[in-house]
Amino acid sequence: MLRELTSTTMILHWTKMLTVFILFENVKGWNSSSDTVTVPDIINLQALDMWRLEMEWMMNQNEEERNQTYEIQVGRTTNMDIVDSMNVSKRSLEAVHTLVWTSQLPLNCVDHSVRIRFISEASPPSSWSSWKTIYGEMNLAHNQIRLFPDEQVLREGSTVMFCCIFPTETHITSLFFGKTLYEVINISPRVKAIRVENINATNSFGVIFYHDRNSEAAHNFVTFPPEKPFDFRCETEDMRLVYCSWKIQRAPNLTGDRRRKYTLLISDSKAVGCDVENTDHPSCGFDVIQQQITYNTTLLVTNSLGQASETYIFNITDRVFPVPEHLEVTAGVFDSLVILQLDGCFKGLLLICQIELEPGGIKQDLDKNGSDSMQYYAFKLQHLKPSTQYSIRGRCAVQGNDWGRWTTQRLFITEPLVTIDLWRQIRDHPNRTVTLLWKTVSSDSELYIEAYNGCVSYRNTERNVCMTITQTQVELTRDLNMSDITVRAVIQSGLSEPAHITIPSAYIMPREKRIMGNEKGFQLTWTRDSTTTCDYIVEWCMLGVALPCNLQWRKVPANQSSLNLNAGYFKAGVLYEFEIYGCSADGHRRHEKQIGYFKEQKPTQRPTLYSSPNITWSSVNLKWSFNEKDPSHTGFITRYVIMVQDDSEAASNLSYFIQSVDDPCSKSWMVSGLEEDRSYTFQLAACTSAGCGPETTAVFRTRKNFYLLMVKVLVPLVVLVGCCVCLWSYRNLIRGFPEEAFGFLHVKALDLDEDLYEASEKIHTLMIEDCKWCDVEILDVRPITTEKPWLTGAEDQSCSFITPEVTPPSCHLTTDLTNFTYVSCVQQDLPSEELQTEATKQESEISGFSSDYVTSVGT
Ligand SMILES: *[C@@H]1O[C@H](CO)[C@@H](O)[C@H](O)[C@H]1NC(C)=O
Ligand SMILES: *[C@@H]1O[C@H](CO)[C@@H](O)[C@H](O)[C@H]1NC(C)=O
Ligand SMILES: *[C@@H]1O[C@H](CO)[C@@H](O)[C@H](O)[C@H]1NC(C)=O
Ligand SMILES: *[C@@H]1O[C@H](CO)[C@@H](O)[C@H](O)[C@H]1NC(C)=O
Ligand SMILES: *[C@@H]1O[C@H](CO)[C@@H](O)[C@H](O)[C@H]1NC(C)=O
Ligand SMILES: *[C@@H]1O[C@H](CO)[C@@H](O)[C@H](O)[C@H]1NC(C)=O
Ligand SMILES: *[C@@H]1O[C@H](CO)[C@@H](O)[C@H](O)[C@H]1NC(C)=O
Ligand SMILES: *[C@@H]1O[C@H](CO)[C@@H](O)[C@H](O)[C@H]1NC(C)=O
Ligand SMILES: *[C@@H]1O[C@H](CO)[C@@H](O)[C@H](O)[C@H]1NC(C)=O
Ligand SMILES: *[C@@H]1O[C@H](CO)[C@@H](O)[C@H](O)[C@H]1NC(C)=O
Ligand SMILES: CC(=O)N[C@H]1CO[C@H](CO)[C@@H](O)[C@@H]1O
Repeated sequence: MLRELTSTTMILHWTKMLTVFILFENVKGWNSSSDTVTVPDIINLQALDMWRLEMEWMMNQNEEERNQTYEIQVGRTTNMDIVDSMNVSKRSLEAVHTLVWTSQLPLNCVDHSVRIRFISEASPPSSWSSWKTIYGEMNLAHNQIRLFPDEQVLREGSTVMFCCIFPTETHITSLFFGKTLYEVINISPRVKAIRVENINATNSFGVIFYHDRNSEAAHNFVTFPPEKPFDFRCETEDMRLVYCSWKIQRAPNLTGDRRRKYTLLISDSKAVGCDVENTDHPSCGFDVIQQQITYNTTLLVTNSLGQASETYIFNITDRVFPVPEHLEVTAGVFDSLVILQLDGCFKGLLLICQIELEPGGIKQDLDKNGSDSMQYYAFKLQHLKPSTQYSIRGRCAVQGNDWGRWTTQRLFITEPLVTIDLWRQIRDHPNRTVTLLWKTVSSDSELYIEAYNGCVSYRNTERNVCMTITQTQVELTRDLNMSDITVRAVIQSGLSEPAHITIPSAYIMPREKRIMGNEKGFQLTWTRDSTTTCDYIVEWCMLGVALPCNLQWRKVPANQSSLNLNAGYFKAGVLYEFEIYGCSADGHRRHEKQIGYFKEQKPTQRPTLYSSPNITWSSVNLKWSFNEKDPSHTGFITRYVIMVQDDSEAASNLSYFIQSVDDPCSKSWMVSGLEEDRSYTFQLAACTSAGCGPETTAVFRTRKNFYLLMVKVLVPLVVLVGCCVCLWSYRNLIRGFPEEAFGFLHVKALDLDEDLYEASEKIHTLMIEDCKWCDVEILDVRPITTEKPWLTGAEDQSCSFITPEVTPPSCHLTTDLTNFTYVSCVQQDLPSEELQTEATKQESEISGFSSDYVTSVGT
């Protein structure tokens, strides 16, 4: 029953409600029909992001095609505190109207609701639509505090509200942005906020917003929308890849995911994303499109706050700036080769490349038709200095366009200039050997030459032998009869310029001339040689000293016939030999030989006196041995000095005299006028123009004059006997003769004494001994004892000396002195001209004495 009653009551109630509703609907319909004002309907409300709220609404279609005005209110919290109110005008033809509203407070902080009404000019505004709400994030877990915005990119200069949602039991008193405490705005009982105006751009670490309760903080970034890039240009270096570059006014301040993104949009092609790493010189590239000449490129810059773009339209042939890929230098001594390598698709373009050399500022251009493969531009640099550092760079261009970039500068050093001054020393005994000597002059003082390359080419056999030599001299023992020799230094770049010398076949001893040095050195002069076509070589060498002889040489132009050699090269008291060679096509031929001392000194050697000279009662024939031609003498031996001293006690100082032997070849001297049976001291010394050397002393006693004694006794006796005989026979006749008649006998005896002396003197030869004495030790030389002694000549006042055939020329001259001897001046004086012209004919004839006197080279 009760249930039936209840259900009946319910039915009644529902019926009443339905009636009221119908009535109400009728009244409304009447009102609206009378006003023709309907309420807009919010069909959608959504948060686009943390700040933007998008609402969509509809209005029942109105036939009038004019703008309609709506009033919209935004309410916050459940209290619907109106935070914004606006009038918007929309065209009536649009079915759905949209509005985006931006909030200062993040939408997450609190509930936001909107409502709308239609405002008509003719009638009162429509009633408000119902509120439509988008909810905040206030549903917190226990004790949780939330801060908004968080991890957002904010716009520089904008005003932003930061909120804090906290549980009711928590008490938030202060909020900070950065390091600044801001005034707290109470939004609702559980939401507090601060309002930050005109926020500053941050660095890439952002800015924090926090409260005083614990360490929780929200982290945000502030930046600005990209600006339009400027100076946007594109170009290509190789017609394969186009590079575009641009400039920006203000450097972006965020990195990573929040950085700006650049995109190249190329007409008729896909977009190219650019990974811009260098923000100072941003650039981006794309591939050249085959056959496309005109390019429309747009650079699009975006970040979360906005975007900007710039467009550049270009004809690619105007934007080709070729850059050589590689620059290679092959350095020489005076010239170098520079190669520019250009790679690209330049077919159909006329290219020009250029190099620039410093120092010198030399520029060279080369043009070529472009191709689609690697191209080489070879430039030859000339007239460079050896061992000099240069820098080179290159660039290229398409004809009509500007130049492309320079390549980086490339430094190179030209090769050193190495010149070789080559000379040789020829010895014909015992076998022919040739020693090559050379000096190296390099433009690079630090250059060390490790090896030389020497080649011998034999003229008669056309054989060619080459070898590597590590010293600056080499001895060639093979038969080098008429051969051409070439020596080059082995340097980094290969071989230096060669030095040539020809080894002649004939070898003639020229005549020797003595010369004198002075304080300036040696002033050599020689007769001109008409056959000399190239130049003269003067070589010199020390004689008579321990090895090495240290052969030196000097080139003299063919038009000169003199050479001054500085005193610094020479030592006093040493014999120097100078040989002058004339050069012709057949090599260097000996022309003249000169010997001399830079400065003579007193001799150091003493002559050896023979211990048993021929002695008479009034003379001593001194004989000695001395090699006056020994090259180890400290000067030319010009004479000998003999000092004779009477040793007897009775003798005064006056019985002391000096005799000079002015022929250095002479090795004996008759000292006469001595007292009989007396002891004499003889001192003998050799002399040079600088004075006399040490003396050899010997004591000899003159013999007793037995003949004279006998004569002295016998003559008066014979006379007396004779007289007696005469007297006896004429005793009758002369009886009565006066006694005085016999007085002459006494006188005559004395005269006879003097006459006998003269006579005995005449018996002996008082002449200077022949030079044969010099030949004492020669075994196989023709006896020349009958010849007149050869005395001093006009220009060569000494005897020539030779090496006998049997004696090998030795390096150890000083030990072999006894093998040297003199020859007569008759042989010496053979005209040298004749010797040279008839060399082969006379070779055997003269070989006995014209053999060369060779000082050996220390090898
Ligand atoms: C109908 O219109 C009148 C006046 O125009 C107004 O007072 C009344 O409230 C309206 N009724 C309804 C239900 O809106
Ligand atoms: C209508 O509104 C649009 C903008 O929504 C405005 O551009 C236009 O001028 C308005 N027309 C009139 C007649 O007010
Ligand atoms: C919108 O228009 C109405 C009527 O003209 C006016 O009363 C109101 O103040 C306006 N609101 C705003 C925000 O301008
Ligand atoms: C921005 O920087 C200026 C100058 O440094 C400063 O005065 C201002 O307070 C800053 N603004 C904010 C919101 O920190
Ligand atoms: C270049 O491209 C941009 C965008 O792609 C376009 O707006 C513009 O009209 C083009 N200009 C020409 C000259 O093709
Ligand atoms: C591009 O430039 C070259 C040289 O300036 C010109 O010869 C050519 O006609 C141009 N092409 C176009 C499509 O403008
Ligand atoms: C480039 O080619 C043209 C025709 O093919 C020719 O006349 C011209 O001499 C060439 N130029 C060079 C630098 O080779
Ligand atoms: C000189 O040459 C001959 C023959 O050519 C040879 O037998 C001899 O050994 C050589 N002498 C020297 C010292 O080389
Ligand atoms: C040098 O060569 C010439 C001819 O070429 C020859 O007559 C002579 O005998 C040779 N001398 C030596 C030492 O070989
Ligand atoms: C001494 O003189 C004689 C005759 O003049 C000569 O035969 C002899 O060789 C001489 N002796 C010396 C040692 O000179
Ligand atoms: C990474 C970077 O450049 N950050 C800059 C962002 O902008 C601020 C203000 O303009 C600069 O201080 C930062 O250095």
